[in-house]
Amino acid sequence: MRMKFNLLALMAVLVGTVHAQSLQEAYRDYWRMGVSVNQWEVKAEEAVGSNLSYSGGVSADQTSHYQAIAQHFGWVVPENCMKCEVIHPQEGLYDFTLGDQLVEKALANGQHVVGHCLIWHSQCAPWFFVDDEGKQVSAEVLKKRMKDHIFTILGHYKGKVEGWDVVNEAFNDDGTLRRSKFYEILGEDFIPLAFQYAHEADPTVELYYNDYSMNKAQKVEGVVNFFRPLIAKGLPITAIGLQGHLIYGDTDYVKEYEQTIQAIASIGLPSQFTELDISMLPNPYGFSGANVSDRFKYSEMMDPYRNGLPADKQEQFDQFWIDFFKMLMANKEHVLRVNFWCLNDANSWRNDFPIKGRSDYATLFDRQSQPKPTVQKLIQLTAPAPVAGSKKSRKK
Ligand code: 9MR
Repeated sequence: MRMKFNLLALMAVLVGTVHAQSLQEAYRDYWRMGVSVNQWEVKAEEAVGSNLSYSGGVSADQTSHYQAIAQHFGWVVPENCMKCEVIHPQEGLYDFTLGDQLVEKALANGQHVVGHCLIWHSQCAPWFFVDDEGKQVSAEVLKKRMKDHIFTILGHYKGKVEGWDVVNEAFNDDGTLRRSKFYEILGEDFIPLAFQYAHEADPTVELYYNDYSMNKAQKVEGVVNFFRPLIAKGLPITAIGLQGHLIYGDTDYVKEYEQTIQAIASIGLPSQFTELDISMLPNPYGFSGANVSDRFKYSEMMDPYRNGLPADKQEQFDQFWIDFFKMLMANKEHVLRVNFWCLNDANSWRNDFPIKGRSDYATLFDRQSQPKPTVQKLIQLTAPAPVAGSKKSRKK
């Protein structure tokens, strides 16, 4: 039966009627195709002793949805389970349970893993910055804690996790450095230090800087100007991650991100889209960005598609991704990875951000993990043009 199917598939490819069967196959020659994965898609387990709650996630067994993840994506990123508050909740206490389950599942499915994320002001366990008496630690103590954290995690995942978001969200949208605890205690040096520690811990692993709102020229300029001299001095950095949490109709993302890719290429680095999603819901007060502490009040007016996304909106969604992918394809030599944030609409953090409890449609797969029409349209974008003279290409 299976052989018969394979034979049919082969014949279809030979006569040119079928192109790739999945996103990863269609874009194999373009970039790494990835998605974030949550713990319920992996093994449906809570972290040992975890009392943490996450936005968007459905806390029920969704292990059957992993099939779509394995089919369409060659790269996966843990949505939450490798963040500091989960993996290193107390000094010297590491909990790799969920991270290990994810890595095991990904490797068993022939996928690659990117770790997210080592140094981030948010979701950082509170002990990191204070001593036993609750007083802020010195620069030396913080450096030691960062080094232990990075060495232990990279050591644990050596040979299994191929790249890491080393520093996450260190810049404000105006291009200045965020006044985080890391910055307050160590100044801007905390960024090159984190990269240096990660490189020392595992020189074979790829290292990334990752941030949101990277379509905003001022922010991109701040990031590029910060990294340029460091790269000249030999900073071990592989790529800049552009998260890409978008809001439909907000701005001309296609044009802006193309400019960003080119600005980053000018410092000799590729870009990677690390957390793509697009909210289809009304945008409160012209809000933009992905700062997890920003929230607005719920109202039904702001949640208009509780019974499903209207067909015209779905068309707009499809067209947006087609235009975005065409731009990426034109810049493919500067694009390392294209990674979506959450497989399906049910799990997307966008249902809870920046207003809690809405029904959003921000991902490529519906609430049952069935591909939206978008997926086939994106696959078709890379299909070879029909051969001249063939039935399809002839003018009527
Ligand atoms: O999608 C994640 C959500 O489930 C968590 O509640 C939240 C806080 O940990 O983080 C979300 O993921 C964020 C990512 O780690 C960093 N960039 C912004 C993402 C969306 O908030």
